[in-house]
Amino acid sequence: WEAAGYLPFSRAKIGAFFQERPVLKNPFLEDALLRGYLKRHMPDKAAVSDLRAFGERVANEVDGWGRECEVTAPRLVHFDPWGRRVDHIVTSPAWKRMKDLSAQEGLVASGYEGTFWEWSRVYQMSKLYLFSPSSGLYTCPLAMTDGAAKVIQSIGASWPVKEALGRLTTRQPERFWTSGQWMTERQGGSDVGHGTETVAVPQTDGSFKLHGFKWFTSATDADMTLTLARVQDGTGATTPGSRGLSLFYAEVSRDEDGRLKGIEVQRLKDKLGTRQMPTAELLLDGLPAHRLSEEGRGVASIANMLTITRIHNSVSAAAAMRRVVQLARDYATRRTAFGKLLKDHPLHIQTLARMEVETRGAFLLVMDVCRLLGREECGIATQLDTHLLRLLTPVVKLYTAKQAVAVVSEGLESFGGQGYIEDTGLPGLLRDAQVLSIWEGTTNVLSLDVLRCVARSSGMVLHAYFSHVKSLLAGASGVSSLAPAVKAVDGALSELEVFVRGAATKAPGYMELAARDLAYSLARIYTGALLIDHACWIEASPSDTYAALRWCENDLCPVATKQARGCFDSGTPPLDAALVFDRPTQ
Ligand code: UCC
Ligand code: FAD
Repeated sequence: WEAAGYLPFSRAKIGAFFQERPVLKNPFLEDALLRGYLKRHMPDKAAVSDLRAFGERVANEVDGWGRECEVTAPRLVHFDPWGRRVDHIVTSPAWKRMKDLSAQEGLVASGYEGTFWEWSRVYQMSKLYLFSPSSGLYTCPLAMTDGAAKVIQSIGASWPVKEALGRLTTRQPERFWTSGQWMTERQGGSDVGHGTETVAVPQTDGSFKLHGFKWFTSATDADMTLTLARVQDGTGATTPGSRGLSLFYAEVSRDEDGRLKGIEVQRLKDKLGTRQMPTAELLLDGLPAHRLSEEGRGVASIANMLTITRIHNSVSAAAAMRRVVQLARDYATRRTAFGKLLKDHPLHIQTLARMEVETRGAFLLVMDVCRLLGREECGIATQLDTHLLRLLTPVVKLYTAKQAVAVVSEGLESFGGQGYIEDTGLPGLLRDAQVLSIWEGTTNVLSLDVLRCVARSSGMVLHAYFSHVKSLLAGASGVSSLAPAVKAVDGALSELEVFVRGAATKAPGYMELAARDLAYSLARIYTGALLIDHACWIEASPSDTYAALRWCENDLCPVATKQARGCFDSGTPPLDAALVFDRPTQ
């Protein structure tokens, strides 16, 4: 036996079986819902053929660069060989290729060119959705770049930001700029009104110099940034709180000696994920800047950036889910366990089907917000559209971020042990998903934003919400296959209406406790209505109907469920606190 070479295990022979890896195919061609959605809403041949070609490029070329970004993490070189401080952030060649590709493919520009009129944002975000999981997180600087362009455009571009706007939205790689968004300081990322210590010292020419410390600045290799600071008066005094914050524009540039002008990079963050991208702590030491907003209107003026980046965040969340589902279903056709392929184990496929339902829901919610954004930007938004966009932006961001962590985590498990192995590229998906609920406003902070926008609109945003969901459901009346789903959404909507009516009589603390469940209810009900609406489309597939039915089996109105259990009553906070801080008594 030995002589005949039959020994299956020996040095240089490690067994004959090697598992086939999951294969990334063209993510556009693989995505039935994306294709169906576009066919239904914007059957423009040019858009579809561009997305198809881009999908091919993502699978065959870009995905490899994304991997290169992950394994070649950025590093900070503080000094040149002769001891001069340079603070050079060294990024991988792949990261630089991503920048050029982003310009060429118009990943920001297409949001501003208006080629597809009110559907331009849907088209742009569809492209980013294909790009995101392969982008090596280049979607992060693109999100901030898009947000900065939106702020500059809405404020009205004049010197010096006119040139910047052109660069942020160009398709020419050599002109293309990315932007940062420096808001977070050591004392507060959520509460920037109280956390911002950076001061802006007026200069005689009308410009400012910024002095402060920015605690988190992502994609710090950007060419410019928008940031918040407090203008000092002649005595050096500033106005505290949010009312003291103004919005500033600053270019990140170097002097003749190669030193950053007015910035020292303290260090790069050592992060759980998003390792492809540099995130730095920055000392602003006289950074030249221009005030963009009126004094004290910093938060309100940067809000447009928050809207755009939160939408990008949601696109990336849905995209991460889609990617893990696509890979998991491919793997299910290649991996055998207990004598049959995973795809032939109904329990495994049930697991993937549940992930698919979540992904479909997330996709439709995200695209609907992109649709609303496109309408607003074309000047054709009704008041209902505007209210919906304001309400749904925090909702889609907070809800899809949580979904992404859950779905991607489940997705990793569907590869068994291999899902936990670094060089498969799979663990990075989970690490990167985890940040989606933290940056750009945490789940609680965005839930409170929902409450504030409801209160400030005197309930008009909720009125818009209720009427739109009802109109979506009306389109499904008489469609018997969808009847259980319609009944579930309708019932949940009624429960929500009862909750909202009762809210007027509640103490503020009550609504604060209910905020997260309220936001989840808004997300689940609206998504249910969108799934139903999509399933009513004349060319919808039986799977579209099935997805709607499955989604609507969930608790669509957790705020009502929890209210019935007394979860928001005034007796709850002390009990919660006692539970959280429970310690054994001596
Ligand atoms: O994390 C960051 C970058 C990460 C990298 C980018 C990734 C992008 C996705 C990539 C995917 C791969 S940058 C840091 C982000 N930081 C935040 O998001 C801060 C979170 N905190 C909040 O959102 C808070 O709610 C604050 C800071 C907005 C609260 O501040 P205030 O001052 O207490 O806010 P007020 O009083 O509620 O609002 C002040 C004004 C009001 O306008 P006026 O004065 O006209 O009534 C509000 O209506 O700002 C307006 N405003 C808004 N308007 C506040 N929030 C909004 C909003 N969301 N939309 C419209
Ligand atoms: P805190 O505000 O201290 O929040 C801590 C916890 O308290 C959270 O769970 C929050 O939900 C909760 N909480 C806070 N207030 C309330 C409340 N009123 N009610 C209930 N719960 C509350 N920032 C930038 O400006 N630019 C960047 O480029 C950037 N990049 C980042 C990159 C990464 C990888 C990460 C992780 C963060 C980045 N950030 C950036 C910072 C990010 O935006 C903040 O971390 C985030 O906004 C949260 O702020 P914080 O860290 O101060 O947390």
